[in-house]
Amino acid sequence: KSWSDDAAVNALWTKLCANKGSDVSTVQQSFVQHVQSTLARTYFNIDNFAGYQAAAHSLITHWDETQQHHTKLDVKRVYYLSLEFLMGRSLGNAVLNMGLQGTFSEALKQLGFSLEDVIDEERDAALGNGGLGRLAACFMDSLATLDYPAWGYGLRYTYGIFQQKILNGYQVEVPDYWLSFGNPWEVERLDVSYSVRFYGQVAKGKDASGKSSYSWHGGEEVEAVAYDVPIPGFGTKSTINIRLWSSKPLRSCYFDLHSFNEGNYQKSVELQQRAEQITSVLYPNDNTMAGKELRLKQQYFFVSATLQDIIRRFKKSKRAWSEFPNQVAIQLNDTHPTLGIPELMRILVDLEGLEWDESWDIVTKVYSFTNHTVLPEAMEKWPVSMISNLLPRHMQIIYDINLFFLQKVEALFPGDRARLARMSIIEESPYQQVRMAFLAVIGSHTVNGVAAIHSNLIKSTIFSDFVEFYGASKFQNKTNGITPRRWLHQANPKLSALISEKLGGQGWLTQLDKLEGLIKFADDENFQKAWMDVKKQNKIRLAELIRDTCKVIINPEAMYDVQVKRIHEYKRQFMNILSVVHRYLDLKRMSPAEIKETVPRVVIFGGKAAPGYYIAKMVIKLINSVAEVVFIPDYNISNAEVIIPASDISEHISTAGTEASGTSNMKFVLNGGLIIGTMDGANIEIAEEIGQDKMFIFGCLAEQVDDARHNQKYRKTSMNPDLEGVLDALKAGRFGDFENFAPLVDTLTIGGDYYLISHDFASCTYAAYRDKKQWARNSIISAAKMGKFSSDRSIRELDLPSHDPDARQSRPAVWPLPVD
Ligand code: 475
Repeated sequence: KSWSDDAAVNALWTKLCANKGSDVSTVQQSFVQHVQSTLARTYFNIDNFAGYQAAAHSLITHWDETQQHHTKLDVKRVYYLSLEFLMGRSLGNAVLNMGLQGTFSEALKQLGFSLEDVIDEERDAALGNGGLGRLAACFMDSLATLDYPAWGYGLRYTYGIFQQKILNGYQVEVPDYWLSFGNPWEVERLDVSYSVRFYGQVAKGKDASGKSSYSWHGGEEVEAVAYDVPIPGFGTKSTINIRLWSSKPLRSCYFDLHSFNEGNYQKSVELQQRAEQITSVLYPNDNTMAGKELRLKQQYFFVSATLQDIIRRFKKSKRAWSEFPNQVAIQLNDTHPTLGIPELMRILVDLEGLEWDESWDIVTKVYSFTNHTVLPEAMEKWPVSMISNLLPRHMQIIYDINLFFLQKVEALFPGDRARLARMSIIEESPYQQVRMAFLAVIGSHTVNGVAAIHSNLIKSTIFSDFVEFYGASKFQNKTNGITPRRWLHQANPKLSALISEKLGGQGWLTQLDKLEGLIKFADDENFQKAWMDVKKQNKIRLAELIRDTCKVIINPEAMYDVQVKRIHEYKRQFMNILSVVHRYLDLKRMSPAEIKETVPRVVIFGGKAAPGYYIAKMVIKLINSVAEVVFIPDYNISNAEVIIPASDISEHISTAGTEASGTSNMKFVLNGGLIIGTMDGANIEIAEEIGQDKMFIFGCLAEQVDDARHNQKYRKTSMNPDLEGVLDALKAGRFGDFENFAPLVDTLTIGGDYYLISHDFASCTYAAYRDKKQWARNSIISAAKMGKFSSDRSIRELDLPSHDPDARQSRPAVWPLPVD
């Protein structure tokens, strides 16, 4: 009998939970209590950091107090599996989502704190690289806000994405030991842990009925321990969880006693360290694949623990396995969790004794797969030899999946051997590798790209054979979105307030289409002024950040031209900085009268390069070597929240066909910034929504890229003369020793200019700012038409288990006891 069946206990519980309002004094009581008992400090000597900790803890208490405990919701759940969650800070977001902004600021103010200062004490949770990880975070906000019965699953890395320092113009990486001062937002669940095996052998035997059976044993085992991170929805009681796994040694082998007794203390803790190493660090690659065994270990550790947890929850309902797909949907965030496919097959066939075909039917009903890139260097392929050694049974299962799949291909296209080779999960040459994207496609019932152009591209390129085989309907588009709660309401409080005032409420925060109500004010001079005033204040806020971090004073009257994103050749920060040099050389040639006519412009860069990405690091050095440019170090979620609302224009200038979607483009426009961009990724759909006349569009189109590359490579086109002039200036040493940049410049010449910088150079440089009224109008209308790009829309489009429409009123919150 569980305690919740006990009427007396229930009544007492309800009584204890009652009378806990969300008023100022309740918050203060909770705050003081946490200062005293959780932090063990006296109220009279606490600093802002302790204030932050106490505020965070009292919010979690608040969840506990204001939300009823769970009842079992017997609904299908959606599991979002992602190796990355780029969350940023939580305090400000939690307070806003829970509608406690006013209460908390007042409560803290009376106690001598400012909510902003306290918020500023929090370190970013940066367990992701860039777009893919931030999308996962936005999706969690939408899933909670829309009351989906959803769980996020990920890894609790001890070190998040490195912190970037700039020394002498070069990037230097500093480890991000983000947990060093604790993390009030996680709850360690020592009661939720599973063991995970690596290496070992597969034994073949026979089961009772004489059928072949396989068992995997030996090797080494580690423990996965759960840490739960609550995600409060906006304007709802729903609070969902992200469950992050941390690797620990198995309880039984914490300590190698034998070595210890021999006096080898070092060796006695080796096993422990080896286990903990698995979740110690996030791989810092964005849009590239790291072929390291430890990364493969992370992936398997992740899916093994996650599936054990999902299956434990499923088994509680005592349903037949055939019902598993009615209870469970799993969304794979890129190929990183694809080992979940053979792992679920192993569990069903080897451990649960189901037939192969029945198991495969279940697996393909459960999984869906999102692809985030077409860049060849990002496609995950693992050597067969590595998987065979680390996960011997999974390798056998992958071979079987492949065999049965190729038999079907053969049946449909008899004798087409080239096709079989193209579609095989196993790539044969130059050595055997497992193509994870193919495994993900074959094991899922739907596959989606992240913007219209990208979804079409994957159908016509990497997955074209699969479209022919399965039919087109399996391949869908779900254009990315962003959460307006963090990216407007939280990051740009002044604009949010102005919009709410004009629209008469905050309804637009959950129905972003309502922003269209602003269009009728686009020509209203007072509104234009108020709109641009907010922009101005945000520009001053950014100028202060730049003053503090870069020791550079910038002019808030100038146009702010921003490019902040991971540094990558395909994103063409190189082209942007070359165009800065071009404009600088132009200015040098101009008369004072002509210069007076130009619009002063501050060009702002930010972004990390993968530590092993030589050319990208050289781009950072070049940017820092060109005067009149600001490089903000350590671009992350928290400074993005200051940078994005302050931009006049931002650069989204990838070579057409390379940026799957981009999501910061959406954030900039939503905050009233205009875009300089190519017809790539979601820029195309933004143009469709807001009108191409409100963007500065330039460059090669995706369908022209092949020809342009061909012409470039075979020198049928010569280099753009303006670009030539810029390179001459670099070679002349006008921005420091040319040797610093020679290999970078070589990519344009002997490298064949794969990213078409010369081709697109002519048109990429100028954007006007003279007609301020026109600018304000374009800015207002653009933001007003961004409704489509809410991640709420993306989530609704994903074919996830339908949510309970009454949840906003009736569903008890799942915090702090997740519904399991
Ligand atoms: C796209 N990351 C953006 C964004 O859909 C898109 C790949 C391999 C290993 C580690 N990280 C990655 C990505 O591929 C990635 O971040 N892709 C990005 O996903 C969300 O908006 O265009 O580049």
